[in-house]
Amino acid sequence: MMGSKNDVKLLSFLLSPVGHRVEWALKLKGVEFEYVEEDIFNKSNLLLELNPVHKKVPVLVHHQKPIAESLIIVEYIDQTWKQHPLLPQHPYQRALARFWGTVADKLVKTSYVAMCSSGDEQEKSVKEAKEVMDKIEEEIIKGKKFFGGDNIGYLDLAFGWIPYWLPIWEEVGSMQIVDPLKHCAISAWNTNFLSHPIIKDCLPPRDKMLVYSHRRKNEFSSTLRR
Ligand SMILES: N[C@@H](CCC(=O)N[C@@H](CS)C(=O)NCC(=O)O)C(=O)O
Repeated sequence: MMGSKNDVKLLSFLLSPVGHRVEWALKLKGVEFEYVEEDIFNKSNLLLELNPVHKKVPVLVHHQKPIAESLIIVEYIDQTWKQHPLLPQHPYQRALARFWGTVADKLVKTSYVAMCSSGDEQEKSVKEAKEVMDKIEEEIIKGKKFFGGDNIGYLDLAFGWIPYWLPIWEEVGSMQIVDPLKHCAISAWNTNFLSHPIIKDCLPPRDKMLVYSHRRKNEFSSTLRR
């Protein structure tokens, strides 16, 4: 059952790391979809209607029914289109993957706040993010090509912002969260992830990301000064 362009629609934002989780999942599965770019500074009525609770992208619309929250969407995609399984089959392994998915969601926020903030607040967020990286390094990626083993899957998509977005945030925030000497397994995975044919062809332009990240950091610090 492949989706036709008419029944799968993705509302997203070019530079969104969580929007990319969904795009990658659809592409790994070979599901055709219509992509709708959202202006997150001037949200469309469509987005407000489809995700009235959070008013955020990504939103997947399948047969006119909306689903929000990137990891929930990825799970829905995995259950709807069976080719190239993303989550493990065993209930315990599935639960573990979902658990680390919640860690990925918390870590992306902490790392983003670390980029935007400065002084004590930044120090606190960087420390918190580094501690979580240590756990990822020790507990789930060591000795593996991808998080689920030999094939790219759910947790690779969940943590997929680490190899490409995080280095830009580290540059803009003048900070370091992943230490290549200490986080060897994460660094090796970064290379594996970015060399995957589906992933490497579906990444936003670096120059736009730099400009956008600087803008978000400046906006964040002017909000704090107000
Ligand atoms: N936990 C949500 C996060 C969604 C999210 O933060 N989306 C951002 C784009 S990266 C957004 O729509 N921002 C608009 C806003 O915050 O008003 C998910 O994984 O889908």
